[in-house]
Amino acid sequence: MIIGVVGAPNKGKSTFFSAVTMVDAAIANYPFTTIEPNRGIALVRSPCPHTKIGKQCTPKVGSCANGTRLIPIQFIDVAGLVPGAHEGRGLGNKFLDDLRAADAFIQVVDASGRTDLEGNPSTDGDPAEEVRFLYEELCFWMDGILSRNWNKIHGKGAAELADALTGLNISRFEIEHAASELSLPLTHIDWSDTQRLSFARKIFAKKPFVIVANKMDLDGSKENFEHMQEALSPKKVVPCSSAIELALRKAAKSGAISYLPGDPTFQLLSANDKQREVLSYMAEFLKLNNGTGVQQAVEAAVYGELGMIVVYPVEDEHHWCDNYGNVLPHAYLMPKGSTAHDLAAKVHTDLAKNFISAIDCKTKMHVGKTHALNNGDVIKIVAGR
Ligand SMILES: Nc1nc2c(ncn2[C@@H]2O[C@H](COP(=O)(O)OP(=O)(O)OP(=O)(O)O)[C@@H](O)[C@H]2O)c(=O)[nH]1
Ligand SMILES: [Mg+2]
Repeated sequence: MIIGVVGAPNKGKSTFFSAVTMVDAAIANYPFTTIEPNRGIALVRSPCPHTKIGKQCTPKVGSCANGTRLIPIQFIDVAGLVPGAHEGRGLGNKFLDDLRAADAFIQVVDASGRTDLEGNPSTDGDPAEEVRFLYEELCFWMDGILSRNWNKIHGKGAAELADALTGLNISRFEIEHAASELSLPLTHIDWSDTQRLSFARKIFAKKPFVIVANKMDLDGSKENFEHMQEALSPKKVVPCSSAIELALRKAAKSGAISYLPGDPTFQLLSANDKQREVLSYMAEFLKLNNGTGVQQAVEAAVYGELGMIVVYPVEDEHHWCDNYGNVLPHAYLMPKGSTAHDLAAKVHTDLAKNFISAIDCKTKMHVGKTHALNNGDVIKIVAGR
């Protein structure tokens, strides 16, 4: 799964990205610090079922801390987008092609209002406007992809349209739904430019999207955040401070504190006096805001917008381990509604081909191919040879 970090320049995208991945990306207080994309791995939390069998798990990927499983997902941070990017302003929008495979987007907005839409210093930046223009630019980007492929789509049908959009994680169902809502025919496609753009808008409106009100540690952000919530309702906005999250994760890495991302507190370990002063300010922020909001934003994308559940495949239904004794070695993120057969296919194509049944290891009940999985399920797939 890939999450793309997007936004106007100088809003804190790379700070957010660095905080969640601990990749050392360039961060600076001017626009277009990032030009080439940054890629890294972040972790999402899920209660680990190992606590139910009283055995410590042995994850093959990710890790487990204090009964919380940490599951990896991919992140990509790109350059800033400015109004008119589709006409070549700023760095244009061609670089967004790096985001074609993104399953969800997180838009980082400067809630302090101290930067304008171009990322330059300002005293009255409107964070809600950042969200509106970015949506438009993303739609123009998708429209551009369609336009570049129009010779393969024009006069053809849904299959050719879907082909042009395959890399964008857009299903045939989404295409048909959007076209039908706009009464656009999907046979002998002969849409006008305006109709094509409306189609891109309709599709993009349904893309999993989380809006992050960043820089909440600065004065004036609270008022702007409230204004954003009102202006963008019913869309939820997640308040956060990427700068504080990054500082806390670095302090934890250096051994100065013990901190689990997402927690509203941390413990001091070996901080010096200077560090203690800064850390006490951060502790106050965490207390007032119930955490930095960064981990919450990532999980709002994965569990909220993308509707993922976590499922644990095992080979031994009694000891919840694989054939080598590794307890709960894998934790898979799967879309809500996934079946036992979908899980088999994810583990191995042969398991799906030779699927006989699945065992819900918590109840020891046998279930069939179409059984819908639940969050936290531990499942053994029974397959023939
Ligand atoms: N106070 C505060 N400053 C922040 C926060 N997040 C980022 N910044 C600062 O904002 C400036 C821009 O941060 P970047 O992460 O480089 O922003 P960006 O959106 O990646 O910028 P471009 O790559 O130029 O588009 C830097 O000076 C950061 O230190 C935050 O949560 N609070
Ligand atoms: Mg950047």
